[in-house]
Amino acid sequence: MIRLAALSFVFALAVSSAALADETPRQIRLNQTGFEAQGPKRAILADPSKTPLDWTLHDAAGVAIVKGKTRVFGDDAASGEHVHQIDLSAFRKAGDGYRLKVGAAESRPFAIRAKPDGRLTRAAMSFFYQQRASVPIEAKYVERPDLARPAGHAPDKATCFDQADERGQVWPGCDYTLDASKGWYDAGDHGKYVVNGGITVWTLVNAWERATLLNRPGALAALGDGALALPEAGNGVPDLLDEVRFQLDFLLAMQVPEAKTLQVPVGNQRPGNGKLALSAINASGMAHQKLADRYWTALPTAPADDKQVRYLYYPTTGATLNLAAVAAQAARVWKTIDPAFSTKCLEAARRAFAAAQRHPDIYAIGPFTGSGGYGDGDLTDEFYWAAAELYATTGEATYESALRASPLFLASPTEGTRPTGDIGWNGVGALGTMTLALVPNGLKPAEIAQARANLVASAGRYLSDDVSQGYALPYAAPGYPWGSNSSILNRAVVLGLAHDLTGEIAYRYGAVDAMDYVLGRNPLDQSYVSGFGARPMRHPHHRFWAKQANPAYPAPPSGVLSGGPNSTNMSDTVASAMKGKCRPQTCWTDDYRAFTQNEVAINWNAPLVWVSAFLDDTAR
Ligand code: 9MR
Repeated sequence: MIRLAALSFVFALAVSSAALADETPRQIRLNQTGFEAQGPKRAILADPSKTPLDWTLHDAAGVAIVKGKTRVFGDDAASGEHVHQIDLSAFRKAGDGYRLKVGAAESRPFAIRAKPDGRLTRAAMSFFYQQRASVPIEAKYVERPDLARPAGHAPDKATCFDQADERGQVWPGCDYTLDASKGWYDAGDHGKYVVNGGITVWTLVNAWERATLLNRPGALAALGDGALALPEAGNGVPDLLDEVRFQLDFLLAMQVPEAKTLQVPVGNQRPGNGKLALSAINASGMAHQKLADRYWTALPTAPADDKQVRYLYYPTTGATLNLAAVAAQAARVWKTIDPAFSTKCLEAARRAFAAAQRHPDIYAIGPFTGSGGYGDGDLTDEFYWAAAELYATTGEATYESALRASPLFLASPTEGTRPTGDIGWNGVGALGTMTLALVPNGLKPAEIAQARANLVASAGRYLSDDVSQGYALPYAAPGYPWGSNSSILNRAVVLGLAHDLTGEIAYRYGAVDAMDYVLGRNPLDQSYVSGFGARPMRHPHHRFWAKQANPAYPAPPSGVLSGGPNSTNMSDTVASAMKGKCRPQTCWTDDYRAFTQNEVAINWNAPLVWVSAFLDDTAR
C-alpha cells in the first residue's frame, strides 16, 4: 500500500512538472504542432555562441538517434537575438515524443507525422461560423458548450448615420433603412465592414477555386459538403461556399438602392479639425463602408447584449469596389451551384463597378467613433482587382479595357510597372493578378504567362527574405505591422500559388516556414493560434471570447489566429508600456486589452485557412 501511494505520488509530481515544463518558454523553438515526415524540419536556438554547436535528436525513449551541428545565423534584427538554425529535414521517421537537445537546452517533445491531419483547417474555418451575426451559435457545431450563444443583431437593420461625428460635424442621414443581417463580425468588435469583408471572401473562395481549377480532390473533400461543422453541412453545396455565402448575403445587402441621392465627401479631403465638405451624389449601386455601433462597447459584451444603436456609414468607392470584386468572383463560382444567386451577384458586381467609375474618389475619411476606419487613400489596386474579377467572369471588353489601362496590369507584390506590395486589406492588387493567372480567361497566352511569372518572381523574393531572417520566415520588414501574422500568411499564399504553378518544392517549403513561425518557431516560443501547440494564444481581444476579462465568458475556440507582433502602432495600454522594450517579433502580449497585438480578425483567419488547406493538400 505504502509503496503504491509513494509511486503514485511520484507519478503525480512527474505529471505536474511535465505540464509546467510545457508552458515554460524554451530556447529551442519549433512548430509546436510538429512536422511533416517528408517536409522540412527546422528549429531555431537562441544562443550567444559564435561557433556551431552539437545537436542531438532523441526519440521518445530518450535515445539519441541523430546528431548534427547548428548553423550560426548570428544577430537577428527582427527578434533581437543571436540565433542558430537546426535542420532535421533529412530525418523522416514519423513518431511522437522526439526531443532536440543542444547542450543544456532541450526542446519540448514534438511529433513527426506522415501528413497534417486537417484539424487546423477545420478549426480555422469554424472561426467564421462562430463570428456569424444574426443567428444563434449552436452547441452542436462548436467544440465546447460555453461557445454557444444567442443570436446577436437579429435582424441587423440600420439607417444612415445622422449624428455628430468626432469633429462635431452632424451628418444628414438618409431616407432608407437596410436589412444587412448575417455576415461575420469583423474581429473582436461587432462592426461589419465591406472593405475587410472583401479580401476575406476572396481569400476563402480562392482556396476553393484553386482546388477546383487545379483539380485537387483532397482539398475539395476537405472543404466540401459535410466536411465542416455547420448547419448547412449535407445540403449538397460545398461547406466552404455555404460559410462564405453567409457573408456575401450581408455584402450584397450593403449596396445602395436605386435612385438614392446621398451627401458624401468627394475627394481626399484633409480638413484637420474643420469639417468635411459634403456633396450630393447619385449613390445608387455604391456600397456602404460599414454597419457598426454608434459607440465602442466594453469587453466583454456578447453580441446579443450589444445595446448600441447601429448605423450604416456613408458609401465609399473602396467598399463599392470590394463588393464588385467578390460579387464577380462569386458569380462564376456559383454559376452551376446556384444560377439564380450567380446572376444576382453578377448584377450587383456590374452595378457596383459602374457606380465606382462614376464616383472614383469617395474615401473613408469620416472620423466616426465606435468602429474601425478601413480608410484607404489609394484605390488604384481596388479598381484593378474588381476589373480583373469582372473580366475573368464575363470576358467583356469594358472590363478588359479597365484592366489594361491600370498601372497594375499583371503586377504582383514585387513585379510589374507598379508592384502591388504585400497583400492586405488595403493592398489587393495582387489578388487581381492571381485570378488572371489561375482562372481561364481571354487574355493573350503571353500575358497570362507574364502574370504567372510575376507571381512566381514575388515568391522568389519572399524566399530571399526567408534566407535573411534568423527565424527563417519568408518575411522581412524593419517594423512589424498591425496584423503581422496575416502579412506573413498572405506571403505564404503567394508561395503556395507559385508551388502550384511551377511544381517547385522550394516555394512550398517557404509556406511551411511561414506556418512554422505562426505555430511556435518565433522568439516568444508562442503558437499564435488558439488550441494549437503547447503555448497557444489564449486571451484574444474579443468581446465574447473574453474569459480573461470576465470568467463568466468563454475562452476562445481552437483555430483562431492572433494578429501578432505589432511594432509600428503601439497605441493600446499594454503596447504603450512596451515601447522601446521590444523588437519587431517580440512586441506582443497574450492579453485581451492589447488590441493592437492580440485581436483576431476575419481577414487574418482567411489566409490561415488558405495556407493550412494548401499544406494539407500538398503534403507528400
Ligand atoms: O487590420 C487593421 C489594421 O491594418 C489597421 O492598422 C488598424 C487601425 O486602423 O485597424 C485594423 O482593423 C481593425 C478594424 O478597424 C476594426 N475591427 C478590428 C480590426 C482589427 O484590429
